[in-house]
Amino acid sequence: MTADTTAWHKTACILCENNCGIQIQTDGRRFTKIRGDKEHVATGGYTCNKALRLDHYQNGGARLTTPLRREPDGSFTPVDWDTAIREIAARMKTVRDTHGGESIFFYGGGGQGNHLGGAYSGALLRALGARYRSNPLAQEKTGEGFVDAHLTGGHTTGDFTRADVSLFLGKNPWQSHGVPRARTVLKDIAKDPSRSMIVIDPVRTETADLADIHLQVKPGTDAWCLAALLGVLVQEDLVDHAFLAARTTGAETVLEQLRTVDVASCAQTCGVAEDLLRRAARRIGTATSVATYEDLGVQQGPNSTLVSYLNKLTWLLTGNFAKPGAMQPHSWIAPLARYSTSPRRTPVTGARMPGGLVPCNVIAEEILTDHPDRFRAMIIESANPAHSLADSAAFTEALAALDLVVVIDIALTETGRQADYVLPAASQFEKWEATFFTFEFPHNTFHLRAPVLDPLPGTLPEPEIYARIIRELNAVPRGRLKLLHAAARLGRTPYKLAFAALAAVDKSTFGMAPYLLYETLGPTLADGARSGAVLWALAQGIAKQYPAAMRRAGHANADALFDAMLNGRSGMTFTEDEYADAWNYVPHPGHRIPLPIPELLGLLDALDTTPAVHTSDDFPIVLAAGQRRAFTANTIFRDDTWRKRDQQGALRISRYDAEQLGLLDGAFARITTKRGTAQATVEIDDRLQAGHAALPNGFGLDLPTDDGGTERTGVALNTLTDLAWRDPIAGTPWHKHVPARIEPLPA
Ligand SMILES: Nc1nc2c(c(=O)[nH]1)N[C@H]1C(S)=C(S)[C@@H](COP(=O)(O)OP(=O)(O)OC[C@H]3O[C@@H](n4cnc5c(=O)[nH]c(N)nc54)[C@H](O)[C@@H]3O)O[C@H]1N2
Ligand SMILES: Nc1nc2c(c(=O)[nH]1)N[C@H]1C(S)=C(S)[C@@H](COP(=O)(O)OP(=O)(O)OC[C@H]3O[C@@H](n4cnc5c(=O)[nH]c(N)nc54)[C@H](O)[C@@H]3O)O[C@H]1N2
Ligand code: SF4
Ligand SMILES: [Mo]
Repeated sequence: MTADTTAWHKTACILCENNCGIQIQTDGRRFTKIRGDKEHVATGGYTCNKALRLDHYQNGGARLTTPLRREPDGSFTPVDWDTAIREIAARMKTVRDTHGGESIFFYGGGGQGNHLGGAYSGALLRALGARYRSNPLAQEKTGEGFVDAHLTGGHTTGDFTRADVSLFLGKNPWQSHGVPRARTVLKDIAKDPSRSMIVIDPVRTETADLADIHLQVKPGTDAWCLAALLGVLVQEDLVDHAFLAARTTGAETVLEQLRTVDVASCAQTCGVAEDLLRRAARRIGTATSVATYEDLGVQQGPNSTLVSYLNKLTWLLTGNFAKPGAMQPHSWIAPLARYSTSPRRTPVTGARMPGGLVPCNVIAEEILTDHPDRFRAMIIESANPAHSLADSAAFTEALAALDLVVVIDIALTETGRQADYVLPAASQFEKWEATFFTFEFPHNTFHLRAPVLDPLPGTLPEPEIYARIIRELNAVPRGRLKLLHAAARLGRTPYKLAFAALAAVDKSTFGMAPYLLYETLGPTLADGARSGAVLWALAQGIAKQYPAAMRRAGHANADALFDAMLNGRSGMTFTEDEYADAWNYVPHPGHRIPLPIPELLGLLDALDTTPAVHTSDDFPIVLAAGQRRAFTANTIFRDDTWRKRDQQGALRISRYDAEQLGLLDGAFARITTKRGTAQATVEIDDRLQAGHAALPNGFGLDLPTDDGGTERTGVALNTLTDLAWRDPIAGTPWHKHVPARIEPLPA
């Protein structure tokens, strides 16, 4: 875009949900220098070690530059875009006309750095009559979402910059972030003698090193640990009665049950000294504010939905909602999930769909059946489920059973290799992009990124790909587009009126809005920001839902907000809340939080008889299949050379187990689970307790070699995992708790 190699281009890191603002210098298509953007509204110049390696995303892997079509003999043929779009639209129509639009299933729509393209997928689904979708949230966050729907009615985040007590539960923010500017925030807490950090993790993580209290549970026993903490809070009367009376309903039901918790026995089950548990509970119960973060260590482990509930009770019973340093609700640019206390069910297995998403672990079961309502086609965008979902073999078999699989990605991935068509997308630095990870309170921010480079020839941004398919489907009468085109030329107000008039005569206008906006408003936007058109609708939504907070953030109306979104190269604040507003986010009667969730209280009641140990003589080790490390980043880099350390993706085991198994540092080991086997290099890690081992996520990609083959480094984790090993409520996998056997292998 510019030949000036000293110009700094503002954008953001795409490797985790924090999307730190960065600046990049380029030379041709290479990224020569990367640094934090000090002006960024959310991250102020912060980055971790990984952002500096982003050239390996942009230039490291083998990019796709033409659509590919699978031939009857299984090989791929490059085809031109017109052919690909024409054939895909025709085959989608056939599936729809034969089996109904609801048999077309959508997966993905964005990763850690790109949600703007996915915002256009809804219009395609609407045009096809498709009703089911899913994404990676349905293999981690949907249990939490189910609990949130019942309690606060929506997502909450912790205010860790101010919390008196910060609790990290199965979360290692030192490595995985999630908390903006995590390392700075963690160090600040550790330095401040008046504030405390509590970490619940079987591993003595880098975060635990900074903690005041580390509850080093046995893997998979968090439900007992939290039950004990809650038992102490209630039995020692450390709950906030005024808050419970004024702001919640049903508290007595919950308190009554927690009065009966046997703290000593729970302490025994989770392997933490009762004294230490009591000390942690007292610190929480007497804190001026408490913020918690639960993540994969519990969300992908046994009793995950129950654990989410118990986590939320720790801060609710102590009145830690909607005040500084506590848990906060927040506005959204676009909600990432639908919150419902009685979610829809899937068509074949009848699984609950918390968040409106098909649980990832049932997808294969929804396909591999002769049930008439099975899925027949899949559109997969910005995700690599053949690698990232449990039981890769089952998922691959499921893909093969479909009539049509279309994958939209920048590279030929493990999933793309199973597709009928692969469509090459422009990279996240070659197009307008944004994420909807807008989780902050009271200042909530959004960042629309401008392209750093032109699209690689042959690639297209996702909004254009969706638009081309919708055009080919003839889904919108030409007259409507003409009307909106004419209105867009006249200005924003006529456009808004024309849009409202269309919506009044035809409700489907809302569902098709992303496409309509892309076609008509999009071309009028400056600097080729056509993909930003959908933000116009989102701005209208914000103006309607959070008018006061929007005005406090300095935007007089939806149009002003839209312009601020388009122009904020270092991000922008779209809402500024006040603490009193927080209660308006609670959608329940009287804005009160209903505390009892009978189904989960039932599981709590049954803990006495619930197994806490899932290992056996055959599989005696608990394997955490997917540890976040300094050099892992899901499968976003398709280039193993980006890693400065841990290039092989070591199997970390405790010294005790290494000695028992006769394994030395650097030796080879075989890992066997109920589902598969793999090999890895051993690293003895004193942070791990006996009986616990960990493999990193993001390894085991099949990367192309010069001779036309592929090569794999490290373990493709989901060759080891099992579909059935999942939460009974949310269907989320228990990847952090895979029973395994580890054996020495000759080098
Ligand atoms: N470096 C890096 N950062 C990332 C990513 C990445 O690939 N690499 N991926 C991003 C994504 S998609 C996500 S979802 C987040 C995930 O972020 P995290 O959830 O923080 O990551 P994990 O390392 O999977 O698990 C967190 C912790 O859970 C602990 N754990 C394991 N078993 C148990 C248990 O039984 N109980 C408890 N209490 N803890 C347990 C582990 O020891 C680990 O320290 O990270 C994001 N950030
Ligand atoms: N066993 C085990 N499995 C796990 C986990 C674990 O801990 N253990 N972690 C799970 C978690 S929390 C998550 S979030 C998932 C992540 O797994 P996935 O949801 O599969 O996501 P990513 O690995 O982030 O892959 C993103 C894909 O997007 C592509 N991509 C990058 N940029 C673009 C773009 O601009 N456009 C398009 N169209 N594509 C692009 C990349 O090439 C890649 O194929 O993995 C899950 N799987
Ligand atoms: S914390 Fe690190 S990985 Fe996450 S967005 Fe910031 S720089 Fe990227
Ligand atoms: Mo994730």
